[in-house]
Amino acid sequence: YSWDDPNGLKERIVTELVTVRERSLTYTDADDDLLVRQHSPLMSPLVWDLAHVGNYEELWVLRAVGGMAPLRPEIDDIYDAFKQPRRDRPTLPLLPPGETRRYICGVRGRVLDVLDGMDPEAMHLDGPDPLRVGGYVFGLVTQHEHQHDETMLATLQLSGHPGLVPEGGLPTGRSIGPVAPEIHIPGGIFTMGAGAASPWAYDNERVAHRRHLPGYWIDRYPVSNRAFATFIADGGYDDPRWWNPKGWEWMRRSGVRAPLFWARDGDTWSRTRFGRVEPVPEDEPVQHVSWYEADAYACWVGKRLPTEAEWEKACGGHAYPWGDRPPSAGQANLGNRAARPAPIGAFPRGASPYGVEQLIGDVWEWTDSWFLPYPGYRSFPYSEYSEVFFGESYRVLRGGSWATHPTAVRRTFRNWDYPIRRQIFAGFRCARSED
Ligand code: AVJ
Ligand code: FE
Repeated sequence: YSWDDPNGLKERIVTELVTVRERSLTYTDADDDLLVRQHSPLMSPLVWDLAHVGNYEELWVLRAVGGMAPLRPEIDDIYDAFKQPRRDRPTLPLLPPGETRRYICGVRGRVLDVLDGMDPEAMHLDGPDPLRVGGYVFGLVTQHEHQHDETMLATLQLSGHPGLVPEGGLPTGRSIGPVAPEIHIPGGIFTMGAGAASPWAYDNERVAHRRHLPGYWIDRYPVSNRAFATFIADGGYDDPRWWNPKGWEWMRRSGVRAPLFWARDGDTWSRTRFGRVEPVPEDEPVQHVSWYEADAYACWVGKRLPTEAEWEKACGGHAYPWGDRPPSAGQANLGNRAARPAPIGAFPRGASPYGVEQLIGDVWEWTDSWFLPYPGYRSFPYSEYSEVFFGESYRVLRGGSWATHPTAVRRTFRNWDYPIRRQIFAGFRCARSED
């Protein structure tokens, strides 16, 4: 299909909607008790996420575009993420799991009717209504649901629930030794942000603009568990020299001394992954570290975290490091193939033109940048997606994780979280300025 062929585009949208819904139903195919319980004050009950994605679809596709009246006006407040802090969600009068599935299924049927009836002319890239252009509103709800699916995986990992590790395989890694090689990126101007080639990009990725960066070095691979364990063994958590003062204070007060889900096992480390204890795989990218831990590690090796501009430039100029074609299984580990990151060096075919690897998939990568708007930013279609989070509270993460669906990540995609958060599937790589 092409973005300007509305019939091909409609078919693709149907496939996207079916795929994401299968995914959500798989992650919530569990006893009611697991779905209604709160597994962490940081997370919603799974049944809240499920109803919320349906309610969001109702708001944007059925009401904003389809002009329909609310199906159940009394539930809007319950599933409004801004009215209901996560820690309070279990106390709300939530729809029970069965009723939730019926509600979201009823919404979805009408969504397909709206798609079917949409004037193909309105979907052309030069159409007048930005919610219809390129089927934007369907891209919005699909990516939103995939993002909540990743959040549900984080909730399931916190719960210790064992049943949801898929059987899929991953490529093996390449031996690279404990010190990751670095790649030099020459200084100069590059284009940052999403342009016409990404009609489903979010408001915060827009608009494409020119930026100059001085030359820098960036690690070819994400930091491995082996490398991170060396930092711990070297007393990294006991030396304030490496730590941002706020991070030091947080770390000492919280008692954090290793990535989340790690435990000491003699002189090695084990980790709990979806309820099962296993040795920490040395060659996997480290995950479940906060921004503060990533920043401290980078400082300890004499480097720093890349800025998000440095991260994005290292991808080259296409939608993905390898070009504009969607991710294949040999290029990146996305979409929960095996409930884990692939080993370091597993995706030489996913390298960027500069030779930087594993930028997409495996682990979200913390960057040094605060979540701020690009020049000329305009909120679309609502300010509570991005704009209310801009400022010096959230750090940007890039590249997606093993739990991110291919439709919800690209070179320009921006994620963000508080610098103390560790339940997300986040790791990092290091960078340094030219001498
Ligand atoms: C982009 C992952 C930070 O989960 O808070 C979901 C995505 N926005 N519903 C989040 C989102 C609204 C968002 N992150
Ligand atoms: Fe949401």
